[in-house]
Amino acid sequence: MINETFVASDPKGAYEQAVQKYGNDVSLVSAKQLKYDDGVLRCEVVIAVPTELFMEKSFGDMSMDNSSSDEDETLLEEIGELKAQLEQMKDGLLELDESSNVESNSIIEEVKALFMEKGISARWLDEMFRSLIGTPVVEETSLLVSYLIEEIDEILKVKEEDFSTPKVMMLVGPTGVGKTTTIAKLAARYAYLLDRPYKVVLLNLDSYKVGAIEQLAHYADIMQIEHHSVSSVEEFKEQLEQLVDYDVILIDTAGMSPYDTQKFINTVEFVNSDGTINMEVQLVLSATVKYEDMEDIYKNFSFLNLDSVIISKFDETRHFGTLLNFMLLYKLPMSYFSIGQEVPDDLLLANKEYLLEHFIGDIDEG
Ligand SMILES: Nc1nc2c(ncn2[C@@H]2O[C@H](COP(=O)(O)OP(=O)(O)OP(=O)(O)O)[C@@H](O)[C@H]2O)c(=O)[nH]1
Ligand SMILES: [Mg+2]
Repeated sequence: MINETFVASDPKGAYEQAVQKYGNDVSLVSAKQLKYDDGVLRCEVVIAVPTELFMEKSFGDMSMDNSSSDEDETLLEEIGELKAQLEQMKDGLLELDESSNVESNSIIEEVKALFMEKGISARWLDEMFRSLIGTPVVEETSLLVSYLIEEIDEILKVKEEDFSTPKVMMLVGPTGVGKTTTIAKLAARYAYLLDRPYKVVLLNLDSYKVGAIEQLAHYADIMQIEHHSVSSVEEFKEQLEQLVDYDVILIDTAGMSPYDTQKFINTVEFVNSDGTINMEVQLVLSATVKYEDMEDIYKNFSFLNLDSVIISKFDETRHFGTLLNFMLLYKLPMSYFSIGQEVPDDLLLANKEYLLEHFIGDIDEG
């Protein structure tokens, strides 16, 4: 007979392993419970198996000399023990694996909750985590946070300022987001604050709105920049013909009634069909945008073939996750940040580090 040890979390499990291997033709020698080095309690059940059966089940149908010597017996016993030890090690490794899985799952959950609380969507996070499961990144909270920040950094795009061709730039966006104020800042920047002065003209496409023209005209007068108001595509065409030698035409807009929408589409289509002018439609999006509104905003304006995003009211919040989520989802480049009400000072070229630093500050507080 040969003694073989089976290990499981309880005696029943260990004995069942023996029966599964050898059938009922085994006899129980001993059963004991031990605390292993890894601190887990396990049961060792030793059973006695007829030598021939042991050889057959352990090494296949090898013929066996019935008159095996004592040496062979000892060797076989040692093999039995080795096998038992291997089983134990396998068991231990499996449990270790399971416990590290449990740990990395809890790290993922923790980081997911943190990023979601800051406005990043579960959808984007889950997509990231899917490719990370089983990697060392999910074994440490700080590593996982850094990884996600790097991913965000990689996805964010910045649109460089470019004056190589005449520019027609239309700002669109929800009411009160800061379109007119930003137009005024951009006009001042292009006309006075760069390495050379560009010839700038302001156009207003929102003439129906009481006070809209006055607001833009007021800025235009202060800065001594030419200003016109247009209410149809025909007028717009006429204006463009007269404004051929301008470097930059900035178009302010407002409202999103069906009438305005059509006016925007026609204007953009007209300019694009010209082929010589580089028309940029920039969406002005407030840093304070609510998660629930983001999708509607994108739906309302994306038909205009958005070129980039200007982020306004940067100074009004310390939470940039929702905004980042918008950028991650729609992958539009960022062009400028408006960081206050002051014209022309409170305008920055879009800058990933600046945005991420604010986001990380917010995460750290969390
Ligand atoms: N704090 C802060 N206020 C801003 C910023 N940009 C604009 N504002 C203010 O937001 C308000 C609305 O700005 P407007 O430029 O008139 O916004 P708009 O998008 O043109 O609004 P409508 O034409 O009505 O759609 C004004 O009081 C601005 O001074 C900014 O970056 N930070
Ligand atoms: Mg306005």
